[in-house]
Amino acid sequence: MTVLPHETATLLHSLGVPAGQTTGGNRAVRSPIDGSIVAHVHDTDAAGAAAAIAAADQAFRTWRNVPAPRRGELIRLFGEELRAHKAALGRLVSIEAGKITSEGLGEVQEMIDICDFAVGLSRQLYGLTIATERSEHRMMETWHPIGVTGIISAFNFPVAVWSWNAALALVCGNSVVWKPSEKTPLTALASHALLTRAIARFGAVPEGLAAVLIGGRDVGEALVDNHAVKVVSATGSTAMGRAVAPRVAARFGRAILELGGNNAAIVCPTADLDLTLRGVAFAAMGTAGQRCTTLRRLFVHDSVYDTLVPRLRQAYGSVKIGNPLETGTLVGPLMDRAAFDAMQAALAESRADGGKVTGGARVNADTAPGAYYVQPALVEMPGQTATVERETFAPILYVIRYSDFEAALALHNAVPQGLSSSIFTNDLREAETFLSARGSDCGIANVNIGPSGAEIGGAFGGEKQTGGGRESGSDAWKAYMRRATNTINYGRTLPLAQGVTFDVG
Ligand code: UN1
Repeated sequence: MTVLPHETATLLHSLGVPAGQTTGGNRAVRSPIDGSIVAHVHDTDAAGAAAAIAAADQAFRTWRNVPAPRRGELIRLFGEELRAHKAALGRLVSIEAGKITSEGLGEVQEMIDICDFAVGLSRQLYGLTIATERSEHRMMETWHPIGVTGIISAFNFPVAVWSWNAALALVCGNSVVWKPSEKTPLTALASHALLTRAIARFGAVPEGLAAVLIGGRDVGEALVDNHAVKVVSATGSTAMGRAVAPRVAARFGRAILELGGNNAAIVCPTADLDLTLRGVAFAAMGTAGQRCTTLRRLFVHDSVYDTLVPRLRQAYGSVKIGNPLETGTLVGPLMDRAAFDAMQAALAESRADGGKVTGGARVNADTAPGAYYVQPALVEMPGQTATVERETFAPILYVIRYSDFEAALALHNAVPQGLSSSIFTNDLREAETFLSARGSDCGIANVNIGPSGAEIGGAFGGEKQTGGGRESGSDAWKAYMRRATNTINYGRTLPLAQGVTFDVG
């Protein structure tokens, strides 16, 4: 597999990344496919980060005056670049993040989709007109660009999550500064190169409108603490969010947090088990369990447990694990050794708690000693232990038997995270209860679909320790703008609200 560094260089070249950005730098970039070093990028130093943010702030002051539909044209051009380079960027996602081919391509498709959405949005940044209590007055809301948007993204969706934020923020009239995961800088530089091409085609874009900062925690902190960065959109662990949120709040910045998930599904007596099997398999094993929306807890009703779970065990045993670039592979590598260790620790804990583990072992250690491939693990648990309540970013599905729907629902909600959820049922009462006010407490709740793989059209994000932020579709754009309430008097008198009188002279 020593061909990866060569192929990476070829892909980066075709995507327009200057060779100097990915060679000779201080930071080695490894592919999780075989652990080989595929490039060396250069960390941005503190002065470089400050300069990029200052330039973005200047650029914002010009960009905010460009009409929104015109700003949409830039995103339309970016979408064209993404369409033209989908194969290359998708392949680079696979090499850098270890995603199977269709998921690497799917990630780029998600970027294209959000560009389309944002282009339409550029003509729909609507404000309300509101009835006023005063005669010959009009009240309305206007939405204005807010400033530099800082984006901190994670390795597992190295480019799509940035694009959700960047496409919206740019259309909303903001500038963007991106700190990608230190594990996936190449796809970031490649996406930035494509945006740079779109900017060149658009012409007349202020210098510094979009920037990438390469590096670790210190670079992220530079974004988090800079007063010019009006919105910080951060995707990653709950621990990261816990560090970011108070720092942004301390300077009265706005944070959009998309943090850990511990997503569950409830399988009810009337569930279509063929469909459930497919839904569970993709949601739990897809992306090697490394989506924030990955299915991690499965509550299965007593009456279907002994039919579904043996079939699931069989699916777990038959799934093709290995090089994500090879046709037919469904489960690629874990990101790194740390992910593998965390998985093994969680499995050991669940065994100690009485869990019955199927799978979970390392595979391909002989052919790819520098990589961490694992059999996805299905763990039948006697109950929802502390280990189950924690998010372990690996392909572990905890399965718990239930007999009472209300008890299952209570367990479903009894974790600190609140991102995504699903129910498999053909019973209207169960489905609607799950979606109701006393049902799933997550930001995403699905029926007869697993919790992962959301489309961009809906708002994406979750409650509790997931952070409360919403990104992507619906009206998530509002978080990237400031709202002004305007009251206009077109009469000749000055009636005061609430009937207050204040007559002078
Ligand atoms: C993430 O894992 O951070 O819903 C995002 C999904 C994808 C996005 C996941 N559209 O699974």
